[in-house]
Formats: sequence, C-alpha cells, structure tokens
Amino acid sequence: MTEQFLKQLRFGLSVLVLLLVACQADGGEGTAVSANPPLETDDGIIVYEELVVGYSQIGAESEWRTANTASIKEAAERLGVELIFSDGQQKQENQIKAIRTFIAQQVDVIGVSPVVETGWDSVFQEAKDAGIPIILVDRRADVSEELYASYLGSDFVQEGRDAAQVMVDLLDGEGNIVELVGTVGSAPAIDRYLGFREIIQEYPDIHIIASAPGDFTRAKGEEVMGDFLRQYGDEIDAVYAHNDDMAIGAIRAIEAYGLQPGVDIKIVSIDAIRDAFLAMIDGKLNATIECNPLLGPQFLDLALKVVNGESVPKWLPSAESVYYPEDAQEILSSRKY
Ligand code: GYE
Repeated sequence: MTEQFLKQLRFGLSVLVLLLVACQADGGEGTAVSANPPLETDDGIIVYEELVVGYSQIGAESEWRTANTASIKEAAERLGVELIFSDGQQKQENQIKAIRTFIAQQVDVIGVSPVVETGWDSVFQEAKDAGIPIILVDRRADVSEELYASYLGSDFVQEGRDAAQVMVDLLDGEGNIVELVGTVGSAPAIDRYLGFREIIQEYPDIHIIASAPGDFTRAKGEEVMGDFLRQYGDEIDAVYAHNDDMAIGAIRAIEAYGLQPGVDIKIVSIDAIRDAFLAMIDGKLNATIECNPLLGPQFLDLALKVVNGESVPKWLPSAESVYYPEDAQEILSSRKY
C-alpha cells in the first residue's frame, strides 16, 4: 500500500518536474523575446521611445536633401526614436538593399524616399509580408496602394504649374525656354515636367526649345546650361530649373557666357532654399516655388500612428507657397533651410 502510494507520488512528482521544465523552456523563449522587448506599453499604446525606424534616404544631391536629412535626424533625436539611417548614394539598388536589411532587423516602420518611381513592387511586398509598414516620404513610388501605409510629400505637378504661371507672367506670354530636368525617372522630375507643360501649352508664343537632365545638382545644372548656351546662345529667354541647385548652376553658366542671369535670361526654379533667396536678392533669380523638406516631425508622427493602428491618409500634402525677389530679404531671416 505504502509502496504503491510512494510509486504514485514519484510518478506525480516526475510529471510535475516535466511540466516545470516545459514551462521553463517556454519561459526561455519568452526571455529571448523580451531581450528584444515587445513594443506595447502597459496600456498597449506604443510611444516614440519604443519606436525603431529604418530610413532609406536618396543621397545628398541638393541643399533640399541636406535639409530633409537633418530634419528627419533631428526629429528622431528630439523624440527619442531609434533611427537606423541609410544613404542610398542616388542608387535604387542601394535603397533596396537597405530596405531588406531593415526587414531582417525587424524594425517597426520603414521610411523611404524613392530615388525613382518604378521598380519597388517586390521589396515593398517583402516588407508587407514581414508585417512592416512602409511610409513614402518626399517622393512617391509607382506601386499599388496596398503596398504602403501613407505618402507624405508635395504636389509636384502643382509646383510645375506654379512655375509655369510665374514664367508666363515674366515672359509676358512669349519667349523661348530651356528646361533643366531633375533626376530621370524621379517623381518630382516627371511631375514638374508635366505640370509645367499643362500651363505652357496654352500659350502658343512660348516655346520650350530644349530640355535635358541636370540630376538636381549644381554641377550638372551648370554643365547642361553651358551646352544650351553654346547651342542656342541669346535665343534663350528663360530657364525653368526643376530645383534651385540646378538654377544656381545655370546662373554660373550664364555669367560665364557673358549674359546677366535674371535680366537677359529669366530664371524660375523650385525648392526655396536659402541660396535661392540670396540669388533673388542679387537679382539673378526671378522666382522660387516652395517645396518643403522639413518633413521629419510629420514623418515620425505618421509612423507612430501607423504602428498604433490609427487610420492615416494615403497622401499627406505639404503646405507650400511661391516667393519673389521683392520679399526675399524679409523672408530670408526666418528661413530654416
Ligand atoms: O526638389 C530636389 C531634390 O524630391 C522634392 O529632390 C525632392 C527634390 C528636390 O534633390 O532639390
């Protein structure tokens, strides 16, 4: 009887031990997970300090881009967000690699400013399959809406229309324009090209006599404007540059050619960086259309909303305006980029 009881007790104990071991094994896994702590606070709401964000930036082609990068880094620092930042050096393949690394690192959200519009479907699908939302910042990608949570950025078509309207007024409805196009295949280059033509086509005496890529850089803007001048000389009445940096390059080329930028050749560009205000004060640039690069705070606000499952708009447009030389001096002091 006693032996029978002891046997049962031993059996019971060994079951208990087995159960404890099994629980511990489970707990062991739990410990491994908590080394990489789950996001939620006690009330289930994720806060900035818990957020891990991967950001794939295009590079550093312009002053706009430098201001954009600084804004994202500063906002992350201020809010306590862990930011893993990658510089794509103008190459889509580098950006795709960065996104794949972010997926492997299991970040909470991926922000990306796509250098060109197309070719993102597979890598965005990989992020979606891994449950990591993508937020497009500054530039749109040509993918289906299910592949990203939101797009934060400007209306580039409208910027092109605004630039054209200003140009029509400057030229008084007639003249020859040369165009410095941004990075080939990029959303702002495509849309600024189209928006500009939408308006210009209504003016039969205005002609776009040449259009070539200047890659959004000063150096290329200067080089291409030099080519335009050698080819068309003083037939050129105006330059439309898809960004201020290329306009500043064009100003140098026009001066080297012996003409007066802003006077002999009118210039309209986009971004509204500090140097554009300085060029307007010097009378060398006739107008700049604002494109706001200070997207850091809005991006992280969106990121937090997305991980908390809040609904966000598919497109959050930035607020922008047009600036002219007469206001340049006054506005310059308050410019943040
Ligand atoms: O206008 C240009 C830059 O994507 C809106 O990229 C941005 C553009 C900006 O390098 O200066």
